[in-house]
Amino acid sequence: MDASNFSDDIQETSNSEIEAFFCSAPPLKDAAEIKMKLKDFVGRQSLHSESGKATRVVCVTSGGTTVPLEQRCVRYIDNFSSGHRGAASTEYFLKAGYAVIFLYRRGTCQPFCSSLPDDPLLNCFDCPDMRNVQVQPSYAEDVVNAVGRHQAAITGGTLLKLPFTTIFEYLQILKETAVSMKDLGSNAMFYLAAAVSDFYVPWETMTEHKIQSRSGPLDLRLAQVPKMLSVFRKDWAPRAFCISFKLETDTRILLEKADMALRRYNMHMVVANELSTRKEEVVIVTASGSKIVRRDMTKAGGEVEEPLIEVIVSEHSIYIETSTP
Ligand code: 9Z3
Repeated sequence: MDASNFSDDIQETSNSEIEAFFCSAPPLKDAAEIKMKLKDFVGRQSLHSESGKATRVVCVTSGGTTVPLEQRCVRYIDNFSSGHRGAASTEYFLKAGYAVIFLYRRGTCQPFCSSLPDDPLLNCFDCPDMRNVQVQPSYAEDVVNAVGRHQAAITGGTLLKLPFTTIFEYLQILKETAVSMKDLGSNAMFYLAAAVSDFYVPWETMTEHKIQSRSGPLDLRLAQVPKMLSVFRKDWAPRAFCISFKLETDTRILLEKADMALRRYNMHMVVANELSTRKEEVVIVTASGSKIVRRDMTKAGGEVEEPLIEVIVSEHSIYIETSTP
C-alpha cells in the first residue's frame, strides 16, 4: 500500500469519481460542529486582519488515515505516520505568527508534547492523597511549558485541532477546511503532511459485521481512492499556498516523483523525504529547483522542521506579495 491517495502513479481523476467518493462516504457524525468551529476560527482571523496586517492561516495535516474493512469496524488498514512532523511544524508555524488548523489522526503526536513521556504519561504525576495531584519534579518544567503554550494557543484562538481516523473523515474535513479558508486568499496555506490511503473499501461494498475467519483466507480487493490534489488546487483552495509531501523508501525515485507531483498537481512546493532519514533531512522541490534542508546538529534537540518552516514562511511571503488581491 502506498502512502497516499495523492500519489502520481495513475491517470487523472474525474470530478464525477470524486463526487461519487463523497456521496458514498459515511457522513461525518459531527459535521455541523466542525463547520461551526471552522467558521468561528477563520472568522476570528479575518477580524484580526482588519486591524492591520492580515493573519496567515495554515492547515497542517498530520498522521495516517485508516481504511476500515467492516462498517462496524474491528479491522482496518493503516498508513504509517507518527504525527511528529505535523505536531512539530504546528509549533514552528505558531511561533512564526500563523494561526494553525491542525487536522490530525486521533492518538498521534500533539503540539507541545514532545518532551513529555508517552509511555506512560502517568509517570509525570504523583498522587500522595485523593485531593492532591502533583507533577513529578523532573517533569515540572516540561508540563508547565506544554500546558501553558497549549492553553495560550487554544484560548488565544490561534490553534484549532480537528481529529480524524478514517480516510472518509479525513477527506471530508479537509474539503470543509479548504472551503472555509477560501476567503483568506493567498494568506491561506496548506501543509499536507498526513499519510493518506491510496486504496480503500467503498462503504456500500463493505460488510457490516466482523469478517469471519471460518470462511478461510481473506481475499481483499481495494478500490483506488480518487486523486484529490488536482481538484483541491483547482476548486477547493485555488488561491492558497499549497505544499504536499512525497514519501518514498527508495531514494533513487524520490526526487523524480516529487517533481512529478509538483507539476501534475500544480503544487507550490513538494517536500520530499525518505522514511529512514525523514527526521534528519528533507528536500524542498519547487519550480525553480530543489534545496536540501537539514536539522541543525549543533543545536541540542534541533529539528528539521525548524529550518523547513523558516524557508516555507519566506516563500509564502513572496507568494503573498506577488499574488493579485
Ligand atoms: C510525509 O511524507 C511525512 O513527512 C511523514 C512524516 C508521514 C513521513 P512522521 O509523521 O512522518 O513524522 O512519523 N507525509 C506525506 C506522505 C504521503 O503520503 N505523501 C504522498 C506520497 O508520497 C504525496 S502527497 O505519495
